[in-house]
Amino acid sequence: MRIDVVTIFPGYLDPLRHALLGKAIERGIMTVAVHDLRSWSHDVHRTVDDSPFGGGPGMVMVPTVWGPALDDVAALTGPAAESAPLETALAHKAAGPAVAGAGADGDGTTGSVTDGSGGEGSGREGDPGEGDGPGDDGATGRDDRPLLIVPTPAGAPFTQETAARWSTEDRLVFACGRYEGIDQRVVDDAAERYRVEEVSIGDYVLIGGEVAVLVMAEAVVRLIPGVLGNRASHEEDSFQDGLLEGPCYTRPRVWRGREVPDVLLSGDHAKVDRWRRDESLRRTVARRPELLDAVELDRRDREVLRGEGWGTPDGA
Ligand code: 6GU
Repeated sequence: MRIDVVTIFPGYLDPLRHALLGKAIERGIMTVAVHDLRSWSHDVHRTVDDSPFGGGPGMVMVPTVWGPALDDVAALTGPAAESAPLETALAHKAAGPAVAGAGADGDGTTGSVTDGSGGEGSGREGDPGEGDGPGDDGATGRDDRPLLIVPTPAGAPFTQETAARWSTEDRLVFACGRYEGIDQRVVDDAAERYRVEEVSIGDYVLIGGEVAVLVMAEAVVRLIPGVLGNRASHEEDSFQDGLLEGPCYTRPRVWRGREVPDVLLSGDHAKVDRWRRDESLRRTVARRPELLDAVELDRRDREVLRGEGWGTPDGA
């Protein structure tokens, strides 16, 4: 998978090089490039915003900068061909061949290395569109336009289901807005070259989309096969079965006088599974009762939930 991020604060995305993401880059599973939107500005002040039509507070990011930026990132032309992919922050680098231009010289720099990868000077002809519809490649019938993700508090909710869907994409492009937002025509026009999704990570307002991109990239990348060490470990995640995950414990068996629940030491796997299910149900009814509407509950589940006051006038 290749991830491109367009932002006026490239440094904000540096965490993408660390931990899980860094490991994915190291293994050649991921390529990540961050592009400074100001590379596409037209004036000495490198302006990217202007006051809103219709009045009101704040500033709106201008289409005359965002439009060409997204054209170039789609085709990996112009300034977009010049941003070297991020290198992993991990100490032991072993960049595979899938990481275009990253780490080949192993000097650990993240600066403005220009290897020309992806920049064949093909102008905007990188566009798909030889098939019947926009992005239809004619052979597979699949829409091969990259996915453009625009983080905004006005977007559709980003969920685990969204993360799973995006984890099978070849290319994700994130367009980070700041100020009051991006001129809507940018998003409408981008649909010519991209499949576009406007998404929100929750019901609160951030200053810009950068942190939301870190959140979403982490949720997506950990679902790509080979990124997490333990393949089974996301099958038991909160949300994977529609319930919140219950508590977990490790050694020592007694710590500050607090004991690990006996059942976990019993060696009885069926009993352990049932206990974990019960704890998931209890936690879910207490914290996120609305999630239960979408969960298939058997008789025993209902019994446990009733024990928590579920289904009574005062309960959930
Ligand atoms: Cl995705 N972006 C911004 N700027 N604020 C948000 C958000 C995204 N999700 C919740 N608040």
